[in-house]
Amino acid sequence: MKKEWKQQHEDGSYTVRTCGWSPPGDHPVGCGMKLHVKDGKLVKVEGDPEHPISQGRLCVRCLSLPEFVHHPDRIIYPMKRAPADRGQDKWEKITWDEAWDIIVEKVNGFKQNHGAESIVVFGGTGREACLYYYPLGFSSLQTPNVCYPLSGWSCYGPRCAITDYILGAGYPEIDFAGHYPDRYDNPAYKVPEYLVLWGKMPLWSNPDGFYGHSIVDMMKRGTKIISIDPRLNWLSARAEYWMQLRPGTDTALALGFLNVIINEDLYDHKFVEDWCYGFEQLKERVQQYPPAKVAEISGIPAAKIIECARAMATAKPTAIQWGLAVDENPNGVQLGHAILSLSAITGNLDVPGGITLGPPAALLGKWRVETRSQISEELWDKRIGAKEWPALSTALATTHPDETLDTLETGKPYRLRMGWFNSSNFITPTNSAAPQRWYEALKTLEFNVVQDCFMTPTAMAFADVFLPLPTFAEHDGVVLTHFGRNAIFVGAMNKAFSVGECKSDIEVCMELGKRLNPENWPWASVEEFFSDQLKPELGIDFNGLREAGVFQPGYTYRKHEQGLLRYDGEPGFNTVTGKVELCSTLFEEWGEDPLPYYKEPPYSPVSTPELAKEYPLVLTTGARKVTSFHSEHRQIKSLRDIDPDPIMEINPQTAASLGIKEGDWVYIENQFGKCKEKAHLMPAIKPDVVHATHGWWFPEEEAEEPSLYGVWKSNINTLIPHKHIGKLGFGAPFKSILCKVYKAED
Ligand SMILES: Nc1nc2c(c(=O)[nH]1)N[C@H]1C(S)=C(S)[C@@H](COP(=O)(O)OP(=O)(O)OC[C@H]3O[C@@H](n4cnc5c(=O)[nH]c(N)nc54)[C@H](O)[C@@H]3O)O[C@H]1N2
Ligand SMILES: Nc1nc2c(c(=O)[nH]1)N[C@H]1C(S)=C(S)[C@@H](COP(=O)(O)OP(=O)(O)OC[C@H]3O[C@@H](n4cnc5c(=O)[nH]c(N)nc54)[C@H](O)[C@@H]3O)O[C@H]1N2
Ligand code: SF4
Ligand SMILES: [Mo]
Repeated sequence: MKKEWKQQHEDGSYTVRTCGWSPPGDHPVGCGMKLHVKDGKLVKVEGDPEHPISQGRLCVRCLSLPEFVHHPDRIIYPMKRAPADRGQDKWEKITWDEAWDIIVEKVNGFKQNHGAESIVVFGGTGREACLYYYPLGFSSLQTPNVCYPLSGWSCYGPRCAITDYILGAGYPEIDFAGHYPDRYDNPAYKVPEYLVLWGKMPLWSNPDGFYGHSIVDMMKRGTKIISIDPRLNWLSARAEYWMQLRPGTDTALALGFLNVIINEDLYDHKFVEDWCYGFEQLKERVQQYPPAKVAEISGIPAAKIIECARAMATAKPTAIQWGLAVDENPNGVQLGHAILSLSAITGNLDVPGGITLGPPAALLGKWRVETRSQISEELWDKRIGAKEWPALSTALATTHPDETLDTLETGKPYRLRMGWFNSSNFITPTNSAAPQRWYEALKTLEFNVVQDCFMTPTAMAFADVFLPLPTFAEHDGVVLTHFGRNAIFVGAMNKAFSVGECKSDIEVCMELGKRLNPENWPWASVEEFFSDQLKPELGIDFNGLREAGVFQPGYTYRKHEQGLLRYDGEPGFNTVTGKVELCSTLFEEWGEDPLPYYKEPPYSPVSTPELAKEYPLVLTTGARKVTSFHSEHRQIKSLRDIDPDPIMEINPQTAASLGIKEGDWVYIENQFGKCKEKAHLMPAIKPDVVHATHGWWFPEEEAEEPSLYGVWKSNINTLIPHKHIGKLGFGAPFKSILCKVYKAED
């Protein structure tokens, strides 16, 4: 890449090269772009063709960034509101000093009178904030209670935890040659013969460590697609095999694939003998899942299951990319276990064009891990739900989300009194199931701080102090794929200009930390802090990273053979047995079946046939749209023009039987709640399945209570219950529940 990260032009304007993250929302893909700034304003965003991963391509959310940055509704100064005025638009602009004084006094008061555990930090998904909201809790506020409030922690965390326990490695990402500056042309690289997209649609979602367009690159080089998805999407339409299963039956399908591969002797004997534990037990278990039975459960013909399993096993390599459908399923731990077993026994782990694995320690993770020890053992022991859910609390340094809701409601084991909403707008249909329950429960908090870019329903309902956030174009930072757990590259995020008085997550952590616990925050500036993180592992400081633009650490395949996956340097995997655990010692210890098994979704035509008479349709939710990131972007006109309304997809045959036409507003309803969306007739969804979008609120509607920007109108999560989670505490039925649909006459 070019050396100058900032280019001055003769007319006074300038261009800054940067790698994007958030806000506005994005997972750490770090796409390269050039920000054109004139008279202090962002006038244009352009893809950077020299960025090795995104190679000049950007999606509409980044292209529309100038609209976001300079939106008239953005909040760019700190504000406060009297607790009695919560829910009302009665804000008062304050200075940062005043904001810090209020917060510090409150925090110290809660700590003294009720213990630091009475404070809870709520954080959301995959944004830059994810690097900092844990330290905000542990290091600055010194509470053990950092909460990701999605029932069953149903995003990414389950996949990471399953990987920790089964493989003992960092996040398994498909090999898309991201490690190499010359990408697909690198001689060490091999293009996958098959790419399996399991409940994942990266062209829209670009999640965590993977830029979706790489799939198109690989397809151009010969990769064939297997799409496991109940809905037709761009990729399933171009797939060699589109496995259109009933939502939530994935684990049965995975076990069916294993049955065929093992019984037809299509597995990699050497890898199994050398590196797998529990093969015989797995072999016995999969006998319960012959293709005919799996066909009955999933709705996919047995012959197709057999053919697809053969293709997957005989192709070299086959890379499986697992998505959100693994996490948003109470049977998802077993699904993840089965998917990793498929990759392992077919010899596709840590090979060129297969599945890449991260080393045991996360890149740039040292400080993040150390902040956990900045609170006492005694406090750490008070983490909500940690003892009850060891499988979750061992891998993830948070509270258990479902227990946290119970704690708010009951005051047991102790009362939570202060909330810090860091990157979670969670009464919108995003980061919570049963949002009305959360809404009522959150009213018990005595003092709340919200950090965000715009006023949101959550902030309008609960904030006492509002702290304004800069977009990624307005602050310095680093972006690293999979948060360092399998870092394909580290990119520099460069501040290009400022708007108002916004402060980034790390600035807030640091400034508050210096006031509350200065010993934990020895750095003089954010730049010094980053340099301190980067130097030991990358050998360059923050300026060095700016100049490099992107740092690619390189990659070693078959790390298990070389002792690179274990802390002790011995060959093997970083698990209890040192092998890939096809039969899991830890799951057994925690009271779970050590082998994968299929369990019907909690509400389905099979598990609750009586209920299915009233609610005959299977509902899956939340497939991503490129025009929004969860609840974000609803006020960005050019994006809203593309997707103006919440959409429910329904088969035309079913729609006709219900008197529903394209564009009709409909109610989606079940025993838990009701939501209004607009019908879109989609022939490629089965007649007994519907899909509804999530994350909708209406910034154009009344801000104050009870409307809260119309947050209760199209709130699909009112149909999803709490605590219908898996035995280890993971997974909830966001992608498979029952409902009925009828035309909205109002
Ligand atoms: N533009 C945009 N990008 C995003 C986000 C966003 O809101 N907007 N959110 C980010 C976040 S937090 C995440 S977790 C990722 C998620 O990104 P992905 O992992 O790609 O997940 P989804 O888009 O939810 O769903 C992917 C596919 O799963 C299918 N699906 C639905 N139910 C089932 C099922 O039961 N089984 C199977 N096999 N498939 C099913 C859907 O039809 C859809 O095509 O995206 C991230 N990226
Ligand atoms: N029905 C249904 N519900 C779902 C899903 C589904 O598939 N179906 N998907 C679920 C998944 S996978 C997830 S991860 C959750 C997501 O849920 P959340 O991550 O809680 O997403 P949001 O509700 O959009 O809230 C995030 C807030 O953080 C702000 N923000 C953006 N960037 C930053 C940043 O860098 N720093 C800080 N401090 N704040 C920032 C945004 O402006 C926004 O208001 O939703 C879940 N909800
Ligand atoms: S994936 Fe899209 S929104 Fe995210 S950084 Fe890249 S271009 Fe921007
Ligand atoms: Mo997510």
